[in-house]
Parts: sequence; C-alpha cells; structure tokens
Amino acid sequence: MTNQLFDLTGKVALVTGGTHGIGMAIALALGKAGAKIAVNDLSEEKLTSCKAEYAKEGIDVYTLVFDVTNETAVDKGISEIEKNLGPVDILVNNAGIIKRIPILDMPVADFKQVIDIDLVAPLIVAKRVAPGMIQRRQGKIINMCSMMSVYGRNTVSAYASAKGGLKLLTATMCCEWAKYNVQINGIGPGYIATAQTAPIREGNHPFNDLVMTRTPAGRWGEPEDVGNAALFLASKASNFVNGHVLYVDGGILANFGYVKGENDL
Ligand code: NAP
Ligand code: GCO
Repeated sequence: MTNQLFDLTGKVALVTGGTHGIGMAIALALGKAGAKIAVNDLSEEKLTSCKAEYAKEGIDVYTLVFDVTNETAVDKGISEIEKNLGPVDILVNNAGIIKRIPILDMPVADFKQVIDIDLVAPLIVAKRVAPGMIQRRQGKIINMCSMMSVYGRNTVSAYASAKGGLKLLTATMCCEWAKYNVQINGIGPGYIATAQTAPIREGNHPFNDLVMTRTPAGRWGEPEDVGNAALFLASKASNFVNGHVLYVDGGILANFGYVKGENDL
C-alpha cells in the first residue's frame, strides 16, 4: 500500500528550471517514482547536458527551452508537452533567481526582474496548466517558496518579497482550486547546497557560521532532501494537504538560535 501511495506511474510532471540543483533533484525523485518528466530552462546547452545525467538514472527526460516569464513561450511549451507526453498532472514551479543587493543600491529594474521570475512566472505557468487539472478533477502544483517566505534578511529584499508573495499565492490557488481536487502546496527549503547559494557558502564564507548556528541539523541541506519532500507533495499521500508550505530546513524555523557547544551531547 505504501509504495502505491507514492507511485506516479502514468503521470506527467513538468519541473521548471530542472537542469540542475533543486529542480533536477525533484525531477529525479518524481521520475524514479514513475512519472514522465519534462524540464525547461533558458539554456539549450544546459538542457542537452542534463539529459545525460537523467539517463544515468534511467530517466528519458523531455527537455524544452522556454522563459517562464513569457506567456506566449509558456503556452507553446506546455502545448508541446501535452502533444508529446500528455497533459501536465504535476507542475513544480521551481525556476527562480536571487539578487543579493542592499535596497538602496538595488535598481528597481533588478527588483522587478526577481519578482517577475520568482512570483509572476509561477502564476503564468499555473494559469496555463490549472484549467486542464480542474477539468480532469485532479492535479498537483508545487510552488518553490523559501525560508524567505517568512523571514527577511539584508540584501534579499526582492527575493523575500517574491517568495513571501508566492506563499500567499499558493494559499489563494488552494482557495480557488481545491474544490476540483487540485492540491497546490509550497516547499520552503532552508539553506541548500546548490549553485544559487555557492556565493555565500564556498571559500569558507562567514555565512556558513550563520547557517550552522541557525540550522539545528547542523548542516547545509542537499537538493535530494527537497526532492524527497516534493515526492510526498506530488503523490496521493498528500491528497488532503492543500495551501501548505512544507519547510525542508533542518529545523531553522523551529530555532531562535543557540550558543555553540551549549548542551551538546
Ligand atoms: P539555481 O541553481 O539557481 O537553479 C535555478 C534554475 O531556474 C536554473 O535552472 C535556471 O536556469 C532556472 N531559471 C531561472 N530563470 C528562469 C527563467 N526565466 N525561465 C526558465 N528557467 C529559469 O537554484 P536552486 O538553488 O536549484 O533553487 C531552485 C529553486 O529553489 C529556486 O526557486 C530558489 O529560489 C529556491 N530555493 C533555493 C534554496 C537554496 O538554498 N538553494 C532555498 C530555498 C529556495 P539557468 O541556469 O539557465 O539560468
Ligand atoms: C540567501 C540564500 C537564501 C536561500 C533560501 C533560504 O541569500 O539568504 O540564498 O535566500 O536561497 O531562499 O530558504
């Protein structure tokens, strides 16, 4: 029974920005559970090179280039997936960027770009796939939120504004679409070791100390940690979970912080 709950055989999943990092980990988890996988990216080169990595895991990934902020390109891309794989049953709005710039130094255009990709694009892609899910009376949408859906921190104003908005967009999608048996949830990763966090993780960066004291698990998360949580939200096991953000953060949200060495066993 347990295996059936997490069996995605016959499902079609689109993971945006799935050529590496968290997106790839999610797509691999869903593919290994039986889903047919489509991933998009901005870069043809990255899409070509990721195919070999998916193939190593026995997954024949369907790849296509489209910019998630471009409504026409999204419509064309989803139509291609529908034609070649079938209707999208599982959408993971993973694609995203971050700009770490103090508010007073950040050009408004940069702020708007982050909002466009991290908040407006999940809306664009969800609006394209939700009607079919509603008609079929079933579907799963997973929006990639963040710790910054509930916390601010210096230099990430645009990113936190987008991810905070995405948390509430997820809730509102739930309010409008849950009655059609569509589950829309978020995932809020903590600090995960990917290209996006490399600038604040590598080269003995002092940010590591902050992550270690704020993360009770005492480590950076791995993309696979997020992939496993996504499998739950993409499967029948979560059919009564809706409008929720599942934090995959090693305990950060539960923790005010502690002095190193305090009550260490
Ligand atoms: P990443 O390594 O920067 O990957 C982001 C992906 O999104 C890349 O494949 C990128 O493609 C793609 N992308 C960006 N803009 C796009 C656009 N306009 N159209 C299509 N694809 C686009 O990031 P990550 O660390 O794996 O994070 C993935 C998601 O998790 C993001 O939404 C991020 O905000 C979120 N998140 C990450 C962490 C973390 O600690 N890493 C924590 C919380 C939340 P290119 O490479 O071609 O630009
Ligand atoms: C940062 C990090 C974070 C992580 C993630 C935390 O600069 O603080 O990049 O924003 O990416 O969003 O959940």
